Amino acid sequence: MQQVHSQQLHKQISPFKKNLKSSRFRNEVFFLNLEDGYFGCQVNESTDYLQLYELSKLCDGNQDCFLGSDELNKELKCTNDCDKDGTQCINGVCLNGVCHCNDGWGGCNCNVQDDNECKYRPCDVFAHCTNTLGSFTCTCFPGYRGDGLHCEGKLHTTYIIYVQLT
Ligand SMILES: [Ca+2]
Ligand SMILES: [Ca+2]
Repeated sequence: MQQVHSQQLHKQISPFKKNLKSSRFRNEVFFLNLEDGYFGCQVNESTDYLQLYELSKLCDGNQDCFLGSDELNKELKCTNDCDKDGTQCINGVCLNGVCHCNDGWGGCNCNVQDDNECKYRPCDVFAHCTNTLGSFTCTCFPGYRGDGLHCEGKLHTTYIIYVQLT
């Protein structure tokens, strides 16, 4: 996957850094985006650029990040119990018993190919996009009305006109 400038990802990095506080790798920049199916980290001393990887590179036994944050099985809560229904979590990573899919995969155990349409920002700017198997849904933010593709704020149609009499 591609490289990104770390400043663009500041918002995503901050919350996860907190979780890794107790880790001995606390100085490595590392973030996880489960919703979009990837993680990112340093690949050398530089924190300016981060390499993005698909989720299945977590806890796979190969150190992809500079200081190995992607292999911190305990901190990441990597588990092997995602095969309860008989299928394995292959195109993703099993975290705390839930299979999280790589970008491009969906279904209970990430065994169905699915395009994440939300990547292309199909919804209104005032709507939240949820990726679903074979499709996606758009929901207007609270306080906005519409089908999600077009959302409108509530209109205030009361006008008060003050006329000053002299
Ligand atoms: Ca790895
Ligand atoms: Ca989809």
